[in-house]
Amino acid sequence: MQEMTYGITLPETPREFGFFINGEWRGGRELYERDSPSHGVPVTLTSRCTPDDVNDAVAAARLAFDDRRWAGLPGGARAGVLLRTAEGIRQRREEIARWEVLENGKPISQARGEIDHCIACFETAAGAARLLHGDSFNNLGDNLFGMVLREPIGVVGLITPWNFPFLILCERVPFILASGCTLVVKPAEVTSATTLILADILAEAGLPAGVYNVVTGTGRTIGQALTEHPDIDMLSFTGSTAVGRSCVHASGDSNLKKLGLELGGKNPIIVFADADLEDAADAAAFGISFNTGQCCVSSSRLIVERTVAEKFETILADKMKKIRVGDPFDPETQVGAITTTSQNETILNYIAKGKEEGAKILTGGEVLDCGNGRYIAPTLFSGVKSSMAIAREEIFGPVLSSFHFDSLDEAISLANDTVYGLAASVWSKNIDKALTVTRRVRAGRFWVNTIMAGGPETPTGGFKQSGWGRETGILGVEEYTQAKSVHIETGGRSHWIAS
Ligand code: TXE
Repeated sequence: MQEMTYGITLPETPREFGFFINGEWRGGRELYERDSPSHGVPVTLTSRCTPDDVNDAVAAARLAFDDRRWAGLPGGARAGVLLRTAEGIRQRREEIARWEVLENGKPISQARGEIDHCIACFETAAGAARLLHGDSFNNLGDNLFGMVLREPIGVVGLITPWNFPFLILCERVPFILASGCTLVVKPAEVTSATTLILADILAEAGLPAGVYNVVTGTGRTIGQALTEHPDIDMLSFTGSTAVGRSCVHASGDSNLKKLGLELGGKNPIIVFADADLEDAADAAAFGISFNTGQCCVSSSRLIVERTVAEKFETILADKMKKIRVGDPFDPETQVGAITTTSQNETILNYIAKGKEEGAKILTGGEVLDCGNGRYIAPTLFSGVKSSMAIAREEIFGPVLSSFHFDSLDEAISLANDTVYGLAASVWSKNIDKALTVTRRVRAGRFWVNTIMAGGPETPTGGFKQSGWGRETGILGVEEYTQAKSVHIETGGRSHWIAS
């Protein structure tokens, strides 16, 4: 190991990870080498699994579901495994944070915060595992009693993206496990390490073999094989709307598996003249720069009341200039590197397009030289028109587009002028205005005078083309169950055929 600045070490040679099926580590496949986006050195080697590996993993998950080694346990026993996993993650917090930084490029302080959220996800799901229940009907007449059972849906395929490798995983896995399902996970090829580490932690916590399986590799081969697999009962996918659409086709062409989809966003932050402008500007700077804007709920459209627009944009641009971009191992860093070369190119292309289409850059717009990595300055565009690409398309980078409005109705209509509906934030001291906006803007998550707040107790998910279904919270467990109605005759049957 070689010593790095800020007291963190980079691997001298990349660490090789196998893949995990039926409680065992496997290897021997072609390897994919991942470079740290912030340091330019190879850090991990992950297996390029084959479609046969996918079949093996699904068969293991199928058997583990069908023989009821997990679904047949009392909820309290499942809760015990989830709580021990939470503790295992707590003990390995620094190790997980380090791999998140090395593969993803996010700041270490942020990675640690995300892991704390992941621990809370396991704890929340443990509570839900104990409390999950159905319903009963005592009003069907004296001769009939009705029950609604909640049953786990079966084998779940889980495909996760590279922007929050561990966080998105942990917003799904404990809730899937709480329901009694078994699963096969495929992480994004560039960020597989922490999904594999979780396999060890779950096994040490007592999760039976075959319940959590991981196959690694590309979306086109391994991801696609999962979406088409006839023995997967439900697929949870988080990623681009384009691939989400292909999951819908694959489900239709195979076994009509249920889908949970969390897709893109173009989320509005609406600022009224009566808001605390300093607070709102701080939130807007955070909302677009957090995770370098590679965040599905990032607030990428600023919709500000015209009477204060110029003043607000000045305060905001000043704040954005002060954001500390740099080596993610520096504990002071707020914004790290862009995760992939292709995402870097996409963001820079959008910045160029915004300029070409006539929007004005108030701050940022340039590549930053922060050492051996890919860094882009947080960027604010003003004078954006609804027809521009930067107004309509998900950039997935630290690029904020500003629009101005004159009335409440115009603010709402601008906010809804998108195919997406993942999240929104509104800033006003006037409760009537804030609530009207909250009710009329179509988005799955809403923040009033705050942004990106909340924990695993509340559900996440999108309206419109941002997705289907909900993750986390009680709804996030129920999503992985199906209801079975049961009718029990309690009196003598009145015969249909005369005796
Ligand atoms: O996503 P992909 P990419 C958006 C964001 C970004 C764009 C492209 O706008 O710029 O998507 O990112 C797997 N069948 N979001 O190309 O391709 C893939 O291996 C099955 C928003 O990385 O959707 C990875 O595990 N799976 C989003 C996962 O899908 C396939 C987060 C996501 O990759 C597949 C990420 C296929 N045919 C990107 N092709 C959010 N909402 O947070 C790929 N995959």
